[in-house]
Amino acid sequence: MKRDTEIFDIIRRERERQMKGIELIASENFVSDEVLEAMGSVLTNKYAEGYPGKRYYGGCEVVDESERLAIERLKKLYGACWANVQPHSGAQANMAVFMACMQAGDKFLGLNLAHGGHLSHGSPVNFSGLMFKALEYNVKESDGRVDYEQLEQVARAERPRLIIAGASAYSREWDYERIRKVADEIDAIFMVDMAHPAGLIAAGLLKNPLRYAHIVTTTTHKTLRGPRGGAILMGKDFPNPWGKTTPKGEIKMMSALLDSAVFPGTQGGPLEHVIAAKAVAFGEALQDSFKTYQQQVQKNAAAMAKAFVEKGYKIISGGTDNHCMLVDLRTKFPDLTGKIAERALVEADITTNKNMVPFDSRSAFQTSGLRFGTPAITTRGMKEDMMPFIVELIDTVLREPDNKENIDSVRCEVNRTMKQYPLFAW
Ligand code: DSN
Repeated sequence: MKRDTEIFDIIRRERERQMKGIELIASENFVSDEVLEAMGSVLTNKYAEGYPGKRYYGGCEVVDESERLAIERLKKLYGACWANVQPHSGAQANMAVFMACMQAGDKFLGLNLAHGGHLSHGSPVNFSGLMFKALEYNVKESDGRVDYEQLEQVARAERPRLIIAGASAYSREWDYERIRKVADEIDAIFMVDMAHPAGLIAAGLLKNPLRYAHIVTTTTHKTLRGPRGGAILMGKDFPNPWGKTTPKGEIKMMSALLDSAVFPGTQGGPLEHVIAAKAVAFGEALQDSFKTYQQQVQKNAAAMAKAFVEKGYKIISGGTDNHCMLVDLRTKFPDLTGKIAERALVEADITTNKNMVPFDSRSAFQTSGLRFGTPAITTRGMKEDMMPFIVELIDTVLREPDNKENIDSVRCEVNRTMKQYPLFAW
């Protein structure tokens, strides 16, 4: 067969883009060569519908071993009692939890997307908002932190079946204990979506939600630095009969409901090559060097937030406890939208994403904010002394987002700098 030069040329160009730029998208990272190797392996050839030891296809003995390893390593990483590593993504993991815990039309409560929440936590254009009745809580305008009082008020008044903590643009630690208390009071299930800070949690730098939530979902590719995918875990609430009866009148265990909700409920065959790559990443996360990496991610984020504040930018909530931050551009550049800012930075090979800020005066297509994160640049070896330099480059672009000459000169500086932080061994 002739080599597909068209697609491999695209891959080469994407590899170059990743190498020469400063990657600041809070949800992105660079996986190890071993994770890549497992993902690109012959395991992609295998169908394995079902779970280890209970498959619908022959010849699954070998992939059973890697899926079991992935489960055991993930449980060890978070002190979990049960885990499912098959979800293809975080949204798929969340969908499975919804299927297991609720009937269509049931109420649930999550953080408002426009206040840092996630699409699958109740957006009206997502399955979560289309199939279920989504209620929301906000962050406070005064300090940008979760409004726990409002969360409790809505929970008590509406009695949702499920309460979700977790966000895609929130830079602060959560009060999981307080949410669990109100969930217990109204007999709701408490789920934490830890996708963003999962790596920091694994390293013990943020509170472990497994100690407070009935169910925890995650992605594996953000701070956790694994392949693109999702997972579901249970901690102290496993084993737990759920009181949800089957048509035959049996009371099912929550773990069994979750397993069936992933397969056959919402997915078919698992991606065994990705599951093997997840196992590799979980093995890496169990090593001491991963804790050192996560400490650096956190230090870099704190240094970056400080540098932004020193330049007159407003950070929502005033700073960060984790790997990310949300910048409100309006204090420094009232006329600059997130959309224009993102485009100008991308032209300078600095990748970030426009993001709504809480109580935004602009739409989701324009936005008044930019979201920044440090997982990817930390993987490349950058330390906190580089953060003021990066913020200086960003500021230079944002001061004159239409000045091509200026952007070209920042891009040269970015490319020169990133040569000192090699990325791929191949
Ligand atoms: N889209 C992801 C993010 O960027 O945060 C969340 O799924």
